[in-house]
Amino acid sequence: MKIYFCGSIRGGRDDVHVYRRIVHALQKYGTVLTEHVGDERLDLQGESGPAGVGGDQDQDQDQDRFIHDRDVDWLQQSDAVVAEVTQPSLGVGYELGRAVAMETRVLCLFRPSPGRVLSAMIRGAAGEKFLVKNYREDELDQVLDQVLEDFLRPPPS
Ligand code: 6IA
Repeated sequence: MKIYFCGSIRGGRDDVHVYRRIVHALQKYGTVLTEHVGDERLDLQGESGPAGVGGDQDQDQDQDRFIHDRDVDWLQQSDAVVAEVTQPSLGVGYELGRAVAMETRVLCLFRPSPGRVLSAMIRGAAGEKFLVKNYREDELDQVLDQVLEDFLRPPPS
């Protein structure tokens, strides 16, 4: 099974330690095409310096197009998409919209906290192929055990 994991990059890396744990749990079920999202070494700037800030804008644009096209290609290949949506990210929202259009199954994981409310465009998309699960960080391992088992294990034939 190919799994596409979404987590914030330029939206902010505060939750990267959570992404790493989720990627690790997902790897029990298949190949995670985007395991770099859970890599602490991938920061907001990447290898080329801050995009558009004093750097070569054409080069930034080329690099971003490469990332976009490769990620959309991986999304197309994926059997399931899992997203950690607590840290708002334009890229993650875009990926989720593309996944819905491709009719790929989606699981969104969200940690509610005071002052943080999930976008209506994510919570309101919930349905048969789009699950939204609230969790607390201290219960992440149990939640992953239960939810991923239901979401990713193929039904017996
Ligand atoms: O808007 P964001 O950057 O927060 O979007 C994050 C989402 O977009 C993730 O789920 C990734 O799948 C995808 N994405 C964004 N940037 C990258 C990237 N390199 N490599 C792979 N996927 C990405 C960014 C490096 C850059 C900072 C130079």
